[in-house]
Amino acid sequence: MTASSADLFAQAQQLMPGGVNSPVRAFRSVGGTPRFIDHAEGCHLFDVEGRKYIDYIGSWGPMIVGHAHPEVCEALEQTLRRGTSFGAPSTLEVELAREIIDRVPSMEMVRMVNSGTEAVMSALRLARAVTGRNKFVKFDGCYHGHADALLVKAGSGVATLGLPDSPGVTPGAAADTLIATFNDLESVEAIFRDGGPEIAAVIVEPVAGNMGVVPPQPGFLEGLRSITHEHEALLIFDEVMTGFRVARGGAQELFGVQPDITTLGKIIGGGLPVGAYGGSSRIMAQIAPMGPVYQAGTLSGNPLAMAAGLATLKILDRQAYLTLEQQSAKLADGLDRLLTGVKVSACVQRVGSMLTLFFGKQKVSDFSDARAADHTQFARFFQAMLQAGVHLPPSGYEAWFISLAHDDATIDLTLACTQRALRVSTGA
Ligand code: HOZ
Repeated sequence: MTASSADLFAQAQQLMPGGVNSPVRAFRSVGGTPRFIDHAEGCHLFDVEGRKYIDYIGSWGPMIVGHAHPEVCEALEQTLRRGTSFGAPSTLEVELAREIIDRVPSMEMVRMVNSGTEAVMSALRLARAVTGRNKFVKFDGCYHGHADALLVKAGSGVATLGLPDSPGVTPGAAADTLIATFNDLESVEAIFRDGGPEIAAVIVEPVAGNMGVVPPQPGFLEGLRSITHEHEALLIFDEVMTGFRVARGGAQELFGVQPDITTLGKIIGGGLPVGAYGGSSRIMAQIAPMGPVYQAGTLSGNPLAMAAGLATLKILDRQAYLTLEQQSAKLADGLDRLLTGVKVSACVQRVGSMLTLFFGKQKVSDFSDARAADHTQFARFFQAMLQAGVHLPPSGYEAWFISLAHDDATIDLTLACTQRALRVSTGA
């Protein structure tokens, strides 16, 4: 007999911290037992007990064309038989690099790495080397992976677990991290007024996705561009989440603002571990072996990850983004209608195919708003949705991801489940 999720979770907790390999998955903020997933197909997860869920985790972003897409599986099968890692250059790296550069004009060259964390860590080193400065500005509640200097006032799991900044990060590692408020240009200007000549870069998620989805207010990204230009600092867009998610060319295409360096991950690996960073040829020429900034990786440019990413991007043509927009708008509009119907104070914030439902707030513009949302109500709603067969991300600080596999019938079913879950969880 197959072990249940509860059995597996009990075993896992003896073997891995919290029973998981990434903290949010442990359900700490929503309670209960994480579902152990047996397999996934299209927009569905199937747990080890055979229950089927409509999936809005989407592996936290990569699964934009749906799970086990035939074209991605075919590309992986073909590649697998030719060897899984060479430690030498291969054709697929060239093809994926070309596809990325074709979509993102600010990236003239790209370096593949193995995770978003690695991409951001390397981008920051590059920005410091190019400018000869040490400090950088990040935003309260934005999450850029778990490198020491970036684990300061971070979102995602850090916010979900209500942790203060992580022990183990030395004061030295955090000293060069300056914190501004998302959507508040004055907070950025104040930091630059104080120490502009020491600041190498501003790093931002152009659409915040790790405090829940918070869109940039009109003028915010443009303002960051002009402040960084004025002070000769670099602008880094962390598009690990938004890259090829919110538009064919990412958030920088959607909002018409070009950063100096872009970090990528998630979608460009099609569900396999990957990351990338890039910028102009002038900036990227600093990276070894062209230049002196060192960064390397045994599995970087891994053929399986390249194949899955390339197959995924090939599916993501202009029509795909229209479909994603249409389905995502249908879901968001439906959620809005249901929330109005039950007279629950909440808002749905969406950019493209990523959205978050915040309870107890009419609008969320920054991390203090996100923190002030009703996370207890979210936990009740999450459990009611799970019972109804819809698997949301298990935290009110995360984005729900819609894929091309979320068709009309799936969205309608999600909304029917939402109606019931709102009634059960709010008593309305
Ligand atoms: N930190 C990511 C979500 N924003 C990944 C979480 C996970 O994979 O558990």
